[in-house]
Amino acid sequence: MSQVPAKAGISTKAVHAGQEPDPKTGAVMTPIYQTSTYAQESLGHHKGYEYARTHNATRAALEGNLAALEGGAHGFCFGSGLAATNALIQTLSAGDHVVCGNNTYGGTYRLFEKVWKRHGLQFTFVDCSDAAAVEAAFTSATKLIWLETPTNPLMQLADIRDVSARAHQRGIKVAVDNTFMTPYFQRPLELGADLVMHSVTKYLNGHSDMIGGALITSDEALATQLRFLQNAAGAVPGPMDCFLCLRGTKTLAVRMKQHDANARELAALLEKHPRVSKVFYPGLASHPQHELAKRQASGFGGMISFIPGDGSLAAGEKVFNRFQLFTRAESLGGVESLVCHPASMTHASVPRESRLAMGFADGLLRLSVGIEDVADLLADLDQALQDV
Ligand code: P1T
Repeated sequence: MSQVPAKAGISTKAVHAGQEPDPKTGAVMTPIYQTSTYAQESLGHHKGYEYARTHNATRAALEGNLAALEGGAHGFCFGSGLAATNALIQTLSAGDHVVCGNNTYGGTYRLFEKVWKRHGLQFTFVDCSDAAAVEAAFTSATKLIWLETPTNPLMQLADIRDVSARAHQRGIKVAVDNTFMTPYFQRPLELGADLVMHSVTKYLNGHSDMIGGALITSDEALATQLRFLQNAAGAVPGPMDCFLCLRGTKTLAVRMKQHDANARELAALLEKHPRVSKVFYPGLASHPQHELAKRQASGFGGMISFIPGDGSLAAGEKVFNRFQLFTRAESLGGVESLVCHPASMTHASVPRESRLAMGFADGLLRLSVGIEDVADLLADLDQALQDV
């Protein structure tokens, strides 16, 4: 479709892949094909477009763009990140078993534990930073491993290459939620994973103005199943949202560089701050998997978690409520800096005992570091920590 050379760099792919000037007018930006249906010339004769749940050219441009960024052959877009995850799980059948990280986005945990378990799927939640523990959880029914790396919000890493090698010996597929890193920093398919999932709501869109999800794979059999399910179950995104995300991915490279540069400085401040008891950021040399982070990704991204004071809810609440420039909100990956209290917001569905057992304290806070001037972000963080 696009004229982008296969060997082009990722910044070039971000701007061009999947898109071409509109053949009718030459419009440089992909039009928003805001239509539900398409005129047919005569019975059985049409231009390849029949109904917009099945085919939409704005969506197809985004799917081509995301597939190119992840180095995959096929991309499929959905109405949210969870709808994308849901579509993948729909490829499984009752009795099948999934191994999943014990620290994943709370909504993913809820979808697996509260929805699909009822339909006869089995899930084992393990610490995926330990590849041997992942392998030990395999059963004869295991069909899929779900890795989120880094995890939300504890920033633990899974070794994608190692886990994929162990899984493939048993014919098990590996899916990676690459939302935090984005293909700018980490490309799981190149490391051996079978499928990449994104909440495109986050960094890929980058402007906090739409909800969307995507699956990318080079596995032809899986792609055939996903294409079928995208249409059969119908959780597709609207063309306006696809357009917004396409506009977002054009600046992915410059945004990610700035998120990463700013986050490194904030993490350094947090690490030496006397009122912070723990910092979770793979870019810190003190992160237990810093070497793996450097090996499997080319940057560390813009997400940081930390435990203020004694880790109590009161300490977290005090700091959370003091932020002035960081906005108190769920979500992440937009140009603006956000602060989240995961225990009561994004991960409220995770039982407290499981949280605490993982070191996920009641007062833990998560920062989505934006692209503002870093001096302003450092000043806001510093004043928020004043009297924990
Ligand atoms: O919100 P949605 O587009 O459906 O994506 C779900 C999702 C999947 N994977 C990861 C790693 C995520 O962080 C999310 C959504 N997360 C938030 C809303 C949040 O604040 O963490």
